[in-house]
Formats: sequence, structure tokens, C-alpha cells
Amino acid sequence: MLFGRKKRKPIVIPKKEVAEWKYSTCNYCSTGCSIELGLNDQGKVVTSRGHAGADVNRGKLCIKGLLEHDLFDSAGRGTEPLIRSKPYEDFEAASWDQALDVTAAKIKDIQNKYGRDSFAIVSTGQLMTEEFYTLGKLARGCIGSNNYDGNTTLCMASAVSGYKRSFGSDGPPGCYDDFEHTECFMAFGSNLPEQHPIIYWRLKEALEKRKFPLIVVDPRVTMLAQFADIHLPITPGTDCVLINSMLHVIFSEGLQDQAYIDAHTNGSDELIKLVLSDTYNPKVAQHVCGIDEDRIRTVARLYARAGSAMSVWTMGINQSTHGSDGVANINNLNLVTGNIGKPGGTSLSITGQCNAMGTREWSSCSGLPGYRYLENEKDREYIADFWGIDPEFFPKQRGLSETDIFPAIETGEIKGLWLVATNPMTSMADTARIRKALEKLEFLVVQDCYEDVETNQYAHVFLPASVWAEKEGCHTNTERRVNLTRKAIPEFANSKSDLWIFNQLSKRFDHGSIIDFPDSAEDVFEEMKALSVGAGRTLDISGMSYDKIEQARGIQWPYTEADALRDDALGDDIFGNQGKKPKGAARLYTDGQFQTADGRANLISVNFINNNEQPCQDFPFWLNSGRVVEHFHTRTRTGKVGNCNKFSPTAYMEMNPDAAAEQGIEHQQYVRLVSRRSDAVVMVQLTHRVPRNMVFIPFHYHDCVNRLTLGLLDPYSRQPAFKQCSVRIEPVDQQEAAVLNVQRRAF
Ligand SMILES: Nc1nc2c(c(=O)[nH]1)N[C@H]1C(S)=C(S)[C@@H](COP(=O)(O)OP(=O)(O)OC[C@H]3O[C@@H](n4cnc5c(=O)[nH]c(N)nc54)[C@H](O)[C@@H]3O)O[C@H]1N2
Ligand SMILES: Nc1nc2c(c(=O)[nH]1)N[C@H]1C(S)=C(S)[C@@H](COP(=O)(O)OP(=O)(O)OC[C@H]3O[C@@H](n4cnc5c(=O)[nH]c(N)nc54)[C@H](O)[C@@H]3O)O[C@H]1N2
Ligand code: SF4
Ligand SMILES: [Mo]
Repeated sequence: MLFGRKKRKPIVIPKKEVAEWKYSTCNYCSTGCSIELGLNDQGKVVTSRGHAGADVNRGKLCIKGLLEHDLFDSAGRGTEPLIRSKPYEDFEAASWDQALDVTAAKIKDIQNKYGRDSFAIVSTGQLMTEEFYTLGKLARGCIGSNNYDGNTTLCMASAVSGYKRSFGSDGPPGCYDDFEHTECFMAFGSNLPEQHPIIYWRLKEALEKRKFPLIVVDPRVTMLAQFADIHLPITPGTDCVLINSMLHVIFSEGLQDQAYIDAHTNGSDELIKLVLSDTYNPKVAQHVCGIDEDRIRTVARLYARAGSAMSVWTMGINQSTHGSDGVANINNLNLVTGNIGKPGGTSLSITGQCNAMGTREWSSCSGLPGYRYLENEKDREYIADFWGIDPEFFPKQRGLSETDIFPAIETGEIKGLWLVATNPMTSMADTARIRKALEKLEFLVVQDCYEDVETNQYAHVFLPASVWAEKEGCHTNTERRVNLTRKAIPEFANSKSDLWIFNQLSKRFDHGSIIDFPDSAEDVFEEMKALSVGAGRTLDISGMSYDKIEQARGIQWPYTEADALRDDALGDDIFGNQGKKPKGAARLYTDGQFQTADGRANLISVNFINNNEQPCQDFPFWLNSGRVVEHFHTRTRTGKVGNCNKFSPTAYMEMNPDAAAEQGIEHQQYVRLVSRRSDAVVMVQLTHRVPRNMVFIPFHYHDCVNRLTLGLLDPYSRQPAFKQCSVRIEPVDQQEAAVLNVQRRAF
């Protein structure tokens, strides 16, 4: 039946002639979806689809992945290297040789004048792993600056630090398959349906097959909280109090897994003493964390009594002055209930960027490649020998993190900076300070696939990078799965892959002729495989190859040569026509052996100190920040994809309607937010998602929330507390605000 359509033409979706499908992995979030890019007979990408045979996404993609192929020729892409002698002057187009010569000469000049560490490098979680490893070689082995870090300090540093403190090593121990086995699921500060939609879809699929309780800890009623059985709207920054109080209930009611604690952990006496103290009695703790005592008891009992229980967390935990402690405490909860390394029982950090794991594993940012440490003499010697240089060239402890590099620019300790695929003008706290720091630099290089990235205003040299499937290489996702992107199309204009740029720059340093810098990503991967082998190493990828990864649509590490031989012997998988399907390790620590000196995990006593900026009379609202599904970070990419940007082209904040009524503020009005740092103008979206004393702003917009944030640092991870500071709300002239809003980069 064609109701009312007799005379109308039905909507026709134009047919897209696909001549070839190319395999790739999504370049946005850490879920790690496999995407096939459809090319027409002229080699142009015309469409894409989720790979149906991929374990991770099983054919699905979220809005960003579906539209990702639109970004290759989007507005603002960098076309040619650019040079100028001073920021704000006009750039001049340059050849690659000119741009790289200037860059190398300036780096050497600064290092000669002020010392090797006076030139800093800040990278990202968004390159290919092979590129990370190569940048590490260049930074640690050739340039030799110890002030080399990544934007992962804004993102995953607390998870890394917490894992190391608890288990002796980084590396998420669980996987998505745990959803199929768990009897209790608890999420801390993680909004899966918007930030990891396909992980959420996997969770939902598991829940449709078998019901288990879903508990969400988040001060906002996020989309995940709306689907939860129990939502704990926690007072910002107090997750450690909630967990200690849950541990109080568990130990005082004898719900712990004593056999597991005795066999596999250290530190239980101290932990028990702390959590049984009055401070963490739910009667007292409820007044600090804002969750009533009965709820705390119910959740603790539910978690501890479940046959298997798992916790996931993301930025609500990591981005806090108690980030590392929060992670260690989630690990405590899982260790004392015997929930590590078993199906459905785990402590799973949901990673952020597509390859935040790859940089942790291989970039040498905070150490040396393959989870090796600068502080360990054997590791220094091993890597120096492998690269063919003197181990004394390496520093003996790690240098500054990104959040300490910027203050070191302010003090004049650092004079030059190279930013690779990160945009601190929009993503770091207190924009005014970041701007001043960038202006103070004697030399700034920006290497980005977009020329209109905000940091470029302060650059002396701009190096245009190619993006995603314009190059080849691997990513590692949240569940340690290494997945591949094949080069599908040529580099845009005169942009070059980051690998090529690092290799060319290495030739301009003395050690560049000693250390081998292979040209192809696959050769780099083979080199990393050789480095990954060793007794007791969990990060072993030696059984993998590009072809095997593509066949399997991603392989989880560890995957050793022996594993590969085993899988080869198995023959075709159950689909017969899909070839052999290698299978890596789904879980870590299944035998209760950890990467510590005595093989036992550490239970870490975590005391709570209330050190956040709090709402007060002058600044009565909590300022919370995060993300929305259609945008990725600072919108250099999704801001240019019309079908993403159209959902939220304007900087806005969520505000509670009752609080707005008190202040006479209406839906879609502009307001000025004021913090102790600065001010920002945003449009109001009224919603009960936030409580009366909180506003929430997606951080995707330039000159917006990070003008206001304080970003106090976690003492272990140096990660900023982006989600906790305070603001007041003032009226603003609506016409003036509308103009301001247009002036802010509006795609
Ligand atoms: N669409 C989209 N997806 C993304 C990204 C993106 O930019 N866009 N970025 C990727 C990256 S790099 C990352 S790191 C992840 C981030 O993924 P998420 O961490 O899930 O996302 P956020 O919105 O930053 O923060 C999650 C929640 O933390 C809550 N929160 C704030 N303070 C607290 C607190 O004190 N305790 C608790 N328990 N919760 C709190 C906030 O209310 C918010 O709802 O997303 C990844 N996926
Ligand atoms: N207030 C507040 N601030 C936050 C957060 C928050 O929740 N609240 N979250 C923090 C978190 S978790 C993160 S991860 C950071 C993210 O912060 P950033 O890393 O600064 O943000 P992006 O926009 O992802 O910047 C990546 C840049 O790399 C470029 N790029 C993409 N692919 C490539 C490539 O292949 N090569 C090169 N050379 N360039 C490429 C992009 O164009 C973009 O300019 O923001 C942090 N800031
Ligand atoms: S869920 Fe993440 S990895 Fe999957 S398509 Fe969306 S952005 Fe890409
Ligand atoms: Mo992140």
C-alpha cells in the first residue's frame, strides 16, 4: 500500500557502485570497530560498512564510523608544509625538505643553547601503532629529549597508573565477551551509549539474552544511567568514598573472597583497617558521596554475592584528583571479591581514543617500547642494544608529562615544542594559560591533518599529515585487540603519513644513520614483534601478522608464535570460507599471577582528601564536562562532517530547569559562565539530566568549557580533573552572544 504516495516519487537512494572493499579499523573511539571502505572504479571512497565478520562490531557502526569516510576531502585539510618566522604572520608554502630542514635545525639549535630537554614533544592516541613506535625511536633515540609525552595524560594516565600500582603492569585484563558471563555490571563515570556505542550494543545484546543487574555511578542521568537498574548520582570526585564504603560492607559482613585474597594479594590488613574505620561506615560516608547508606549496602551485597561481577570505568574516574586512586580502588573491589581474570569478573578500563592503547604499549612516551621502563637498567640496555645506540643516551627516569610541560614553558625551562595530532588550545584546561604558553615558545611545530586546527595559529612550521585509511597500520582497542587499517586511497594533496614524516626527520639527526627506520609500516610491525617476545611478557604480539590480523578482524594480545602455530594447525574456522581464524588471549591474570615481584596483586589503601574546587556562594554550580555521540573531541573532523555537525553545531550546556527558573533563564537562551579563570558564552539546554547544582558542557567547542576549567592534577598520573570545578551563571546580551557564537569556529 502506498498511502498518499500515488503521485509522488518514492525516495530513491542513489546506487553506489563499489568496485572494491578495503579493510580498516575506525579511527575515532577505542571500541575498535572493523570498517570496510567501498571504492568505486576510479578508486574513490563512496561508502563504508561495518564488517559483519568482526567479533567487535558484528556489522554495526555508530554515526561517526558510518560517516567517517566523508572526512578524507573535508574542509580545512592541510595541503602543503607551511613555514613562517613568527606566529600571526602569513605562512609561506614550503617543500617537505625545507620544512623538515628548518624543523631539525631549530630543534638542534634550541637543544644546543638550552639543553636537550628544552625541546618537548607532545603526541596523541590517534596515530598508528607503527607510527608511535617510530616516533618513540626518533624522540628517545635521536632527538633525545626526556620531555616527551602524549595527550593520553588527559585521558588514560590514571588507568595506566592504577593498573601498574595494583597489578604491576598496564593492560586491561578483561574483554567485551565478559558481558556474556557477568552476573553484575557496574559502570563508573562512563557513558557507553554515547561514547562507545558499539560496546554498549554488545552489553545490550548480552542483557537481552540473560538479565543481570546494571549499576551506574554518574552525577548525571546519562543515557547509560537511564537504562540502569540502579543509578548512583554521586557527588563529583567522591567515587573513592563510595568504593571504600562498599568495601566496609563487604568486610564487615564477611562477603569477601578470602581464599582469593590469601592466595593472590598483598596489603589486605591495611585495607581492612582503613575501610572499617568510621569514616567509611555507610552511615558517615553517605554524607560525603551523596549516596544513601541503604543503597551503598544493597550495591555492595549485590556485587560481592554475584557469581561473577565486573566494573568498567572511563573519564568520570580517570579525570579526577583521585584518578589513579579511583582505579586502584576499583581494582581493590574486584580483587577482594575474586573478580579478576575470570569470565564476567574483571576490572576493565574503557579506553578513549582509537589507539590510546597503542601509544601506551609502544610509543616510549613514559618509558621505552613494549611496556619497558627508563628506570630499569636492563630495559635501557636491551632497547639501546636493539637500536644500536649507547644506553647512556637514555635518561634514567621519565621526564615531564603533558600537563607539566606547559607550566615548564611558562617558567622558560622549555623553549620549543612539537605537537603531533593533538589540539591543546581546545582540549587542555585553562585556555588562557595554554595560549600564553604557546605564544612564549621560540619554536612550535604543528603536525596535523587539519591546517585550521587552533594550535596552528601559534606555529612556526606546519606539517600536513595524511589521515586514517590514507595510510597503513594498526590500532589496539579497549580489550587489547590489535586491528588493521589498509591504505585505501592516496594521501590528500601534498600531505604525508606520520610514519614518513618521522622517518624523514630521523635522517636529519646523527643517530638516524645508526638506528634502522624501515619505510613500510609492515616492516615496522615486524620489528615490534621481535621486541615483544620475552619470558613472562604479557604484551607479546609475535604470532601476529598483517594478513592474520585481517583474517581474524583483530587479534587480542598476548598472541605468541606458539599460539599462531596452534591456530594454523586448526585449519579453517567454522565458516569454512573465511580461512583460519587466529584467537588471542581473551583475559589476563587468569592464573592469579600478576606482574609484580612476588606475583601477587597489591591491595592499595586509598584515603579520601577533599581537594576539589567546590561550589560556593560566588560560584554556586559544579561545572562538569564530557562528550556527545555525534562529535569527536575538538571537532577538527566531526565538525566538518555535515551529518554529524548538524546535531550540535553550537556550544551549549545542560542545565536543570528548576535551577534555570530560579535564575530566570529560558531554554535556548545564551548565558555567560564565569569561573575563577575566565568566562565563556554558551546556549542553555534545559534538561533534568543534570542536578540543580550542576551544569554540563560537551568539551568539543573551542573557546568554551576549557576557558573555565581548573584542571587540578592527580598526584600519581598527572591527569587533570576536567570534570570538577565551579562556576556562576550571568545574563548576557543575546545579540552580542549570537555574534560571539558565530565568531567562535562555527563549521
Ligand atoms: N562520541 C564520542 N565518543 C568518544 C569520544 C568523543 O569525543 N566523542 N572520545 C573518546 C575518548 S578519548 C574518551 S576518553 C572517552 C570518554 O568516555 P566517557 O568517559 O564515557 O565520556 P565523558 O562524557 O567524558 O564522561 C563520562 C561521564 O563521567 C561523568 N562524571 C563526571 N564527574 C564524575 C565523578 O566524579 N564520578 C563519576 N563516577 N562520574 C563522573 C560525567 O557526568 C559523564 O557523564 O570517549 C571516547 N569516545
Ligand atoms: N573539559 C574537558 N577537556 C577534555 C576532556 C574532557 O572530558 N573535558 N577530555 C580529554 C580527553 S579524554 C582527551 S583524549 C583529549 C583530546 O584532546 P586532543 O587530542 O587535543 O583532541 P583532538 O581533537 O582529538 O585532537 C587530535 C588532533 O589530531 C588530528 N589528527 C587526527 N588524525 C591524525 C593523524 O593521523 N595524524 C596527525 N598528524 N593528526 C591527526 C586531528 O585533526 C586533531 O587536530 O581532550 C581532553 N580534554
Ligand atoms: S563505536 Fe567507536 S569505533 Fe565503533 S564506529 Fe563508533 S566511533 Fe568508531
Ligand atoms: Mo580521551
